[in-house]
Amino acid sequence: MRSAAVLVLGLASLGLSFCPQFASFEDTANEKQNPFNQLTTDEFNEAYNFIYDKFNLTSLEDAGTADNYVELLTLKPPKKYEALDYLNDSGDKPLRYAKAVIVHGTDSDPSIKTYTVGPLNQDSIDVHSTNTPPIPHNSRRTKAHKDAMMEKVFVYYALAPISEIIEDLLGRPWNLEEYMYLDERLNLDGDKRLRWLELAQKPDDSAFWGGFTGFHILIDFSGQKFSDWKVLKIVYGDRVWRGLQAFVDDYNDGQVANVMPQFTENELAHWTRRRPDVPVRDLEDRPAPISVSKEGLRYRLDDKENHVSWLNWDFFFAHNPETGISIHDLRFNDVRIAYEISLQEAVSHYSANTPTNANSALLDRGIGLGEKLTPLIRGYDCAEEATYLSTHNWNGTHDVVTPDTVCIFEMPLIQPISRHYGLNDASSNKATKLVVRSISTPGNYDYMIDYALFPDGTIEASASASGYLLQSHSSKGGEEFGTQVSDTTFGNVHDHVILFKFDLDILGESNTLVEKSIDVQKRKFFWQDEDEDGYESKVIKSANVEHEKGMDWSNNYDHWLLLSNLDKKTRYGYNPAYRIMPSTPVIHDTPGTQARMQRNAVFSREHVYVTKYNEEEETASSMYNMNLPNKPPVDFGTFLNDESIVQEDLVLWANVGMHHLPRASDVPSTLFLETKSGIMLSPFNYGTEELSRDLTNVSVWHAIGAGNLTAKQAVYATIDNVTDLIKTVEVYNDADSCGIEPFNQSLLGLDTSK
Ligand SMILES: *[C@@H]1O[C@H](CO)[C@@H](O)[C@H](O)[C@H]1NC(C)=O
Ligand SMILES: *[C@@H]1O[C@H](CO)[C@@H](O)[C@H](O)[C@H]1NC(C)=O
Ligand SMILES: *[C@@H]1O[C@H](CO)[C@@H](O)[C@H](O)[C@H]1NC(C)=O
Ligand SMILES: *[C@@H]1O[C@H](CO)[C@@H](O)[C@H](O)[C@H]1NC(C)=O
Ligand SMILES: *[C@@H]1O[C@H](CO)[C@@H](O)[C@H](O)[C@H]1NC(C)=O
Ligand SMILES: *[C@@H]1O[C@H](CO)[C@@H](O)[C@H](O)[C@H]1NC(C)=O
Ligand SMILES: *[C@@H]1O[C@H](CO)[C@@H](O)[C@H](O)[C@H]1NC(C)=O
Ligand SMILES: [Cu+2]
Repeated sequence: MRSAAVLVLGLASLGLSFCPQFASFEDTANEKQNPFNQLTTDEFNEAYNFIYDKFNLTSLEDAGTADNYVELLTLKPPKKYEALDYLNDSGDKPLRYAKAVIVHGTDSDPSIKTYTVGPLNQDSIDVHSTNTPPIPHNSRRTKAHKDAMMEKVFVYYALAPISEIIEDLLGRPWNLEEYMYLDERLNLDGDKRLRWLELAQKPDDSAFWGGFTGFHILIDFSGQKFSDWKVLKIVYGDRVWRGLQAFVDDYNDGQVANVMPQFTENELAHWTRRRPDVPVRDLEDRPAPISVSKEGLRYRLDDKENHVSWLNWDFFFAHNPETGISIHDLRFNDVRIAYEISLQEAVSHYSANTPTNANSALLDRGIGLGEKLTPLIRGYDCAEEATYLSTHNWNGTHDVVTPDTVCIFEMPLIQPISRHYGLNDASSNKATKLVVRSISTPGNYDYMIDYALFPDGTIEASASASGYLLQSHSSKGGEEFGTQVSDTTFGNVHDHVILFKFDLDILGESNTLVEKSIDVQKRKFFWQDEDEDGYESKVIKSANVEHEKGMDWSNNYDHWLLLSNLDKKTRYGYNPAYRIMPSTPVIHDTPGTQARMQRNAVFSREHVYVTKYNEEEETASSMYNMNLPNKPPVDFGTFLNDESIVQEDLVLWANVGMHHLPRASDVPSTLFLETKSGIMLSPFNYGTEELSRDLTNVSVWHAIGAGNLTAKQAVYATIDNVTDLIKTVEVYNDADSCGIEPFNQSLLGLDTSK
């Protein structure tokens, strides 16, 4: 993220009361460098050149199944305590290392291994193996170009002999221009490379998502050569054939009827389009309202170090190809709240009675969750005055920049953050938030990932999904698993489970997760009479979470999870804490549907987890977890090994997401509106008062004279002014004027003789 662009629109006066003038951010060089920034072009080149010779690499463009190539090159994040030494002022900037994932196709037992390369920019550079176990070659992603090409060629030639049958059944002869295919893997531990393909018509790359034909092929791609590969099954209608020959024989015997209607090309090309055929809504020809910071943006940005400060908040952000944008060293009023907040994984887990969707348990990190940040569409995806930044990825030979993949903006909530309107005073306090946004489009869905900061110390991480439903051709009995969303397709029911990591440090690294909850107890109080019944009371229970574990949010939200520092106390004797809670409904994966969600997705089974920080447990998933349900390179289950976690450095992992029951209004696009799901972290006895009280853009009124806000003095002022202005409200006995008899003190029965 090195180049920043600022939109400056100098519109000539149009005779309106104001014309939008988008200001530029305050460009400020941060005193510290960003230890989490992606490798620079020089660093990428240094690491790549070093391993290139060492491992007999072939460039990704030339590599095939029997070559060695780099499939991922990225920053290896610094060790937390080395980074803290630097960020806390005393230490040097941590040395820079690269993480390299290398496919060893030339080995007799080919596999994929993970290495650390570095230190970079120093006199000596070396490469070391890591503890990540070797990944079976059969579980590789199809990244090498000749590998992808071989796969297409195989599918092409495998189906060529039945091209006419395909034409008879699906309307068009078999070729790679007319059809695409979606594939889902069947194997659980990498000993095979089995993949179900469903043919889809392809009028264009988007409409394809609705073009599924119901023609499925199971192919065994195990091994490195064409001669190792074979077609195992064909599924069409409600029938299965084991091998091509059985299918061809049945067809020639007149046993295969055209039973599945297909979209016409024209219908298909239009299902993704807007509707130009209906009139514009009343007044919709006027531009929608926008927000503008009239006197300049209120954040400072160092666009080289990716450091932002805004209203007493400051933080670094970074991009990596595995998980996208992350936030680091997040401080409020100069005090660190979080060491890291980052996306970890996005799961879409389907159910269906068709082979591809029945096997769809997508862990999008394997499809490019962080790699496929798409350019944000200016004026639409972010606020009008947003600052856009680019990110860059190693594409196998080069450092390649994608522009406008991150945006930063401050936006009004169009509601006060606090308000009260009383007899003697009224106040309203402006609320805005600062947002860091990116949108990842690893396939059919677009995940909008927002990190938002609020002026009171609250943080929110959220994800919402739009894009095209993954559909499957209407199948007999399909209604049980989905909803018909077009003449020929179903949208199948699925879960979106999206995991975030929250490495918070509340006033230091030693913290404790405290669970407070409401317990109902019957209590009788000393001020009650003997024969009076007691009270069914809400009693606050509090307990430390002693060991690493996963938890679900309580049904009625009567539990509070507080990341607290037991070594510190506020004036009232409480341990300063941040509360973690859902800001919208969240889910975990539907229990009992775990066929392809085994050790690879243990993190998706509960709402929230707490673990002790461990350098080896930097992330909850990997690019290969999707392909290895039983033997994933990262098994989150091993993070939960019962370690004691009282006053330790803790990490919270929390899922957001939704159960997606598709319906007509998902077509053509699922709406961001109702798919938003987030986690909120907010101060809980973190101080002794609400922490946005120092904001000055407040409308405060105080009555001149008691109880009469009509006679008001309006102030836009600091707390000091306001305090000065508060008038003593006189209590007076003015009942006479209301026609009520005056109050007689002697009614109180007090003995006034003493
Ligand atoms: C990587 O980027 C370079 C430079 O833009 C380009 O020439 C090359 O084809 C790309 N390689 C791949 C595998 O896309
Ligand atoms: C290097 O890899 C190529 C295949 O990419 C292979 O043909 C060659 O034998 C390998 N060389 C060595 C020294 O291993
Ligand atoms: C970093 O600074 C914080 C706040 O002063 C302190 O609590 C923490 O122990 C320091 N950590 C390290 C590793 O120096
Ligand atoms: C505070 O908000 C009011 C109402 O929007 C606005 O008129 C005023 O200019 C603001 N003042 C400052 C200092 O931002
Ligand atoms: C409140 O103040 C207004 C303006 O000064 C005045 O007209 C009105 O009589 C006052 N009302 C009361 C109940 O004092
Ligand atoms: C608030 O205080 C400032 C600084 O003392 C002063 O300039 C300003 O006039 C005060 N505003 C009001 C409404 O009293
Ligand atoms: C108040 O009540 C007492 C006792 O009933 C009575 O003696 C006295 O006159 C009353 N005072 C007034 C002002 O009414
Ligand atoms: Cu969905």
